[in-house]
Amino acid sequence: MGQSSSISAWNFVPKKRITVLFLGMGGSGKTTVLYSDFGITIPTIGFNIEEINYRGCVLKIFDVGGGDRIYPLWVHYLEDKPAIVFFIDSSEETQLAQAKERLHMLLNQEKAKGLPLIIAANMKDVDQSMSNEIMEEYFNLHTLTNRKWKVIGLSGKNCDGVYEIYDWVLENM
Ligand SMILES: Nc1nc2c(ncn2[C@@H]2O[C@H](COP(=O)(O)OP(=O)(O)OP(=O)(O)O)[C@@H](O)[C@H]2O)c(=O)[nH]1
Ligand SMILES: [Mg+2]
Repeated sequence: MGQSSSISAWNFVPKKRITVLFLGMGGSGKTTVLYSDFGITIPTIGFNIEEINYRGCVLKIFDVGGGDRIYPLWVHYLEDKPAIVFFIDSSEETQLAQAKERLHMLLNQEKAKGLPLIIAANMKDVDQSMSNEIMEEYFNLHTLTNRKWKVIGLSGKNCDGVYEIYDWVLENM
């Protein structure tokens, strides 16, 4: 029994291998979504990395901390030409201006040219969360003509919307 399952693991040839980069402000929910583990988390110092087998493909996910000391390092994770998933706490208006500045700083990098972008509007379970339309307008997404983009609302708390992110990545990479 053990032998047959290891043989099938050896035989697994993914249709695609895709790198996905989780970025965004500290506390926006990246690590919660990566590990589907709602509760008390600690801020990520550095990064986490996981490989997920999904719909016959392998998604290699980097979850990079969003703290003030770490975000200048985000650009170093663009080498593999990842899909960028930029997390926003959609219930917290006070973080938006800084999130916008950091997002556009990233997108203006030469290495980010053309990479697909998801705005992951997290915390949708919170009453005062903002709509996807507000996110689209606030982050001026309609001005991004040289890349595919989408706003996906989700809740790391109850896992709603997480697979929509992975599906979009597979369709657009
Ligand atoms: N209500 C609610 N809370 C969430 C949700 N997602 C994450 N949280 C909580 O938000 C807090 C921060 O989540 P993290 O996953 O650590 O955030 P992060 O983006 O990884 O933060 P850094 O590692 O500092 O960049 C935790 O207490 C989570 O339980 C959500 O969808 N809804
Ligand atoms: Mg984290």
